[in-house]
Amino acid sequence: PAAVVEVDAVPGPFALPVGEVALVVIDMQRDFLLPGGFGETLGNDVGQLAAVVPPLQRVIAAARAAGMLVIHTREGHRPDLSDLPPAKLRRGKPSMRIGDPGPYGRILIRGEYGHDIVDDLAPIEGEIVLDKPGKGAFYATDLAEILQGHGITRLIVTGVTTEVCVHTTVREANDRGYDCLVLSDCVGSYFPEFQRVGLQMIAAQGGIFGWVADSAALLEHLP
Ligand code: TIU
Repeated sequence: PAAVVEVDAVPGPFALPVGEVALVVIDMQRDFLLPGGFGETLGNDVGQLAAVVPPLQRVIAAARAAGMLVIHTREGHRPDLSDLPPAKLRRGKPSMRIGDPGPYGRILIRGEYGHDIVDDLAPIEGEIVLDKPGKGAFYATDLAEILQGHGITRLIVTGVTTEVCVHTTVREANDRGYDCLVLSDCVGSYFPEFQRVGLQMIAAQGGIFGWVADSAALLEHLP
């Protein structure tokens, strides 16, 4: 058999047996990225996230070409808010809350324009789009069953935001036995400090719950 490719990563090489690897693209939704959406109502500078889109476009294209499983997630809730814990609704001081009408429809509500993925990263036919009510992609979803069904053992994790939904998902995955590679230029935070430290936290202590590399290190090994 052909030798398994290894991506140059921190704290060490990340093995890439392509058939066992899924690319997970977390919450690249209009409500987090566009001015006036949920992210901005929380007081955030949404411009910080725009830089993630071009490298992520390249990574998604390469993953598709390599035949890798691509999974997109969206954070959001049912229109009747029955899956929105009151504690989540109350948290923070947004000028608009989850479920309120915003410039892109009701904030973080499934089926609304703002809840969907930005045009530049739109899923294609056959790709999995996973709706999640929480920050982690495993909580209250069938992600574990999907990964098992496809024989996936390793995840490449991208999306927003680094210290919130990306971290939560990588921590959940780590506890479930998945090795995760986080692509530093394909994850974004509203806070530069959290981006830097958030990435350090993953790979510290010999890779306490994952690996970190930039997209160039991965793309070297994909068609
Ligand atoms: N606010 C923030 O940084 N993130 C979220 O609310 N959700 C995700 O990270 N997707």
